[in-house]
Amino acid sequence: MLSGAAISFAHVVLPPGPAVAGSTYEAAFKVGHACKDARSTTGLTVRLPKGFVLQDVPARAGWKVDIDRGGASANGAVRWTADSPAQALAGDQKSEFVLRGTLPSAPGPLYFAVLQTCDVGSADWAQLPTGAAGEKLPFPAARLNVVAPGSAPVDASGVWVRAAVPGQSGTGGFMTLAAGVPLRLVGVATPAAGVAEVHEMKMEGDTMKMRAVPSLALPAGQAVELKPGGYHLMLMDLKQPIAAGGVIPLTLSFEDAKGAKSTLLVQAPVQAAPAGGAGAEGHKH
Ligand SMILES: [Cu+2]
Repeated sequence: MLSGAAISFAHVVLPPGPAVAGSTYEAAFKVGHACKDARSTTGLTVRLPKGFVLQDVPARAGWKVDIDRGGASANGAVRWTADSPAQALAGDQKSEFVLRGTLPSAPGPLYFAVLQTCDVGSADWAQLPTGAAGEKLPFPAARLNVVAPGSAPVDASGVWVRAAVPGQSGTGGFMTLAAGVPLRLVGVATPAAGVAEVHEMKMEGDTMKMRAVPSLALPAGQAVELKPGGYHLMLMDLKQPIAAGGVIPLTLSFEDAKGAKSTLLVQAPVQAAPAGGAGAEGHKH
């Protein structure tokens, strides 16, 4: 029997991190598991969303590719089929199915519905969020966040700032960052603090020390966690009470490989501890 966690692990997803509207995007659909009760994945059909213009599909050894470029009234699709059962993707193997295309010029979430066919049965990853609070879709479509040109191609999730008692000199800010292209987090600013820095925690001998770092690398398509005990944002010379229930604006600054700068404004809820209660150890200098 599969637990809920095991089922969610089997989702067909795109790597985390956004892409820029109008740009060429390499979509790498990650398949981590065969369909329920199946031994292998034998086919994958990606329905291209409206506004996404397919460029090409790299050849895949042992698999046949069928391309339907769509038309005025129908969206296109890309279908991979294993040449033989021996070429099928075993249930315990992970793989990526890659296609390239041009993204629509309008920002916003883009959903790719993906039909996974297996030696036994199929799974249609095609559900779209309805916006209901706490919603957990069993078969969500693969999602890509498309951002406007000029904005930072990075998603921030799970953002929070630790509550500070009156008189406390500093506190920490935490989040998960996922960049769509290689980026560096090079700074943070907030009206709530006179000084805001990117910090790392490091063992020096047998003591844990923290210090400012000039930047933090964010590899493309990878989630980087800023968390208690690890990398974090350090807010010092606090200008206002940082009390649980409040919200602190944080402006994050990024630089790409060519040195182009961008910023992202996030609203960080103030909490006494991380949601979920883990990592409750203190944050002291
Ligand atoms: Cu620190």
